[in-house]
Amino acid sequence: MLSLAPRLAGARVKRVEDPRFLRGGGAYLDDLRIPGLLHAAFARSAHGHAELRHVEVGLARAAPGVVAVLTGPDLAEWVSPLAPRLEGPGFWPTRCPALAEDRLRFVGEPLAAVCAERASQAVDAAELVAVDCQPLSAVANVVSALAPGAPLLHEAAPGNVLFHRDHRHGDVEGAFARAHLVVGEAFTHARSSASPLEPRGLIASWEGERLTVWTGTQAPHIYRAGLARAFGVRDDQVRVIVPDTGGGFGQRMHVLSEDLAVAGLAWVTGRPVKWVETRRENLGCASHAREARVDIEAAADARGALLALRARVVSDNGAYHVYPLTAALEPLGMAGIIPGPYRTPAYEWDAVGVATNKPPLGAYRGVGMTMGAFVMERTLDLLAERLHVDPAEIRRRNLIPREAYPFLSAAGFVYDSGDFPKALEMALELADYEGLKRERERARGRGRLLGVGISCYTEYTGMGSATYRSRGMSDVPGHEAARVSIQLDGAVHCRLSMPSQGQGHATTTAQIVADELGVPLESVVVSQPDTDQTPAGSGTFASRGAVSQRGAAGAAAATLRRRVLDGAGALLEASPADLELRDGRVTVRGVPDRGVGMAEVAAAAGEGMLEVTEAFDPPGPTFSGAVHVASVEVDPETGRVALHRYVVVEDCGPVINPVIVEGQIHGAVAQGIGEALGERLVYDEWGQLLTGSLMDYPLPTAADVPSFILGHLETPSPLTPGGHKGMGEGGTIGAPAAIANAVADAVKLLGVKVISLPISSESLIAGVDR
Ligand code: MCN
Ligand code: SMO
Repeated sequence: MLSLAPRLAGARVKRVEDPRFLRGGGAYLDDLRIPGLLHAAFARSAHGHAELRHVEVGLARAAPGVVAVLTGPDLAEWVSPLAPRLEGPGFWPTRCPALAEDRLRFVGEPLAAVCAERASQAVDAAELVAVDCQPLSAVANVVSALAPGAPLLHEAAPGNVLFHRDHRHGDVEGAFARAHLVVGEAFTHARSSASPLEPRGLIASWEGERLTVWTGTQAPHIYRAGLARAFGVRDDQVRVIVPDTGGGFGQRMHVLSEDLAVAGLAWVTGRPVKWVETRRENLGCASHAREARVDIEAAADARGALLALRARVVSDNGAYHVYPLTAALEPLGMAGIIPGPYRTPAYEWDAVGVATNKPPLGAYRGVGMTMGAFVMERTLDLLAERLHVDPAEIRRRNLIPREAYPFLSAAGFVYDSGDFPKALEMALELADYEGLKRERERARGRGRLLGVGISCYTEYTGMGSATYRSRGMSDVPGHEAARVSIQLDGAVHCRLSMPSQGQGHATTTAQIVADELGVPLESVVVSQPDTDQTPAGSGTFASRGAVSQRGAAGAAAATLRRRVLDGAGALLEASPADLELRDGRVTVRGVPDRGVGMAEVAAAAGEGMLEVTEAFDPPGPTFSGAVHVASVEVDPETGRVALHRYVVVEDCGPVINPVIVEGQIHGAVAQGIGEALGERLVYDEWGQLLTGSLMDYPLPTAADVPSFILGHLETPSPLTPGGHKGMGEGGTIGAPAAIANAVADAVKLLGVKVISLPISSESLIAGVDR
């Protein structure tokens, strides 16, 4: 008989980490107290593009409290630059030094690092650094970077092209030739920033030839390898300890110059050095996101069924490949996902990553897919409009039916599972789509601008080593691991190779482990990674958490369960097959009095004997997805967009924790709202940032976020243990597309095109007669 204990996985369990966080008990990087700590600050480039002749640090060195000042040439001899790699053709590498050496390539690029006894002294001294440089013409956007004769950012990247690939599937030309209708448009996306609540930072400390770094990285082992390579030491000479972390959203996946420079300061001073960036540095100098243009053409038959797609994707990558993801990240991601959850027989794309004098483009929640969904969903609405078909109907005519899975997409992905026709109907019903349309018509009659928008997207999640190998990403291993142990007091410890930045991994992992071991949730403690104690893995990105938790921690706990039963069997003189494990006790089935506790089993086994490590290589990608329906109202006076109703029907396979999944959707949609309606980093032609603070870069606030109506559909993945699929990025992927479609619907009669993210209020009322 199976155990009748209620399962924790799938239940609405409250997050175990929250009581501590809510009481202020979190320990983030800046809370750590380490004796003898020095503080770092950076002097940064004021130029978008310049030849760097000399950095004068005499005054800074003599300033009060200063212990060391480093420049590019000081570090060049013993710290290798970051050199992200991508195997295969169409890749032109860049070398990004810890501190600029002879060229400045973006405003904010670090050129000297100062450390002092107090943080304020370091900041003051950094201002005394003087720079002798010759400004060069900047290429601040893709058009000027690709112009003939444009100044080159890197010798190794002719024409300022960092990445270029193309792909063709099916008879694209034939499809366009026989199409009933072709629609085309050029869509753009502005530069944005992941903007985690806690800015980036690290503490670095050397003991002999061993480096310890405390940092809220999303990818501790990748970070460790990056630092080890830069300093020419073995991976095991670097220890990375991840404290509590206040959001990453992709930005903490990278190793950036400052990471190397701070470790360099720690080496020369022989003391631990801390650096926590300012809000301004986070916005202006850390990795950015998104900036791209996509030219798309879609061919359809008379009913609006898609025959073929053609896309040219260009991403404005900024000055360097970001480590370890490279400039392939956005263009490859965008191009691949454009066909979305639709049957598109033929597709050809061409994708380019271009070097410009701006900070490097990096990961941000929804990488590539947000723009991909925006482009595809707007294109479908254009098609619907031309054919006078309802946007819901055009989707019905194109969505991949459930029975067609596994489905080979025209971009070459195997979509493993999904039921979009059902998700669409659920979402329309939850939104009362017909009611919204009637309301829209009534409001239009009174001069109000209401609109309804739909977006459907599918999302690659839970990738493993096969995906990263096939993409040529040699610095992203792709596997994960977990170590689960039973302590002498019966408590269960779990060390997962991936950290949490707020996704609630300590809860969802504990749910899985507690179920497997038959112990209460409270007795499972899941810790943030410490590379000295945590088995090696890749990290938290690309929505791989749920899949890996089940795969690694679930497997380790299952093996441990067998060992516990064996151990208890010996103590109870019973066959393990006759035992059951529940509430932290092993009892002989049917004889509840004959039992032993976990602690006794652990004591009998001996210290450390009940410890299991399992590695897991996700077999994915597994494709999850959602349907979003948004209704909006545009103020004809101000162009302000208000969100009225917001519906998401999400399918990430079996949900481990609905509270967490819903929270992920809320947060991700909030970020998508910011992306759709406000966030825009503006640069002038010299590469100067004009929107350098959160006064000019409007992150969404609670006032911008409506309440949500959520529905879940669970189409399990046939690939992953438990059928789980990832979803942490999904809200951000679906929201801009749905909002853009709703806004376009609202302003349709004004003749305004909605082709750029974010959608500016000015653009909406440009044509309004007042
Ligand atoms: N989950 C679940 N059942 C499922 C799928 C997921 O209960 N079927 C749970 C997971 O157990 C996990 C959470 O939902 O607790 C998100 O899972 P998943 O989609 O696997 O994503 P990851 O855990 O890999 O998290 C990464 C993802 C990414 S790539 C970005 S970017 C992002 C995001 O998560 N950054 C975040 N959500 C974030 N949330 C917070 N608070 N902070 C960030 O930096
Ligand atoms: S942008 Mo998420 O870290 O893949």
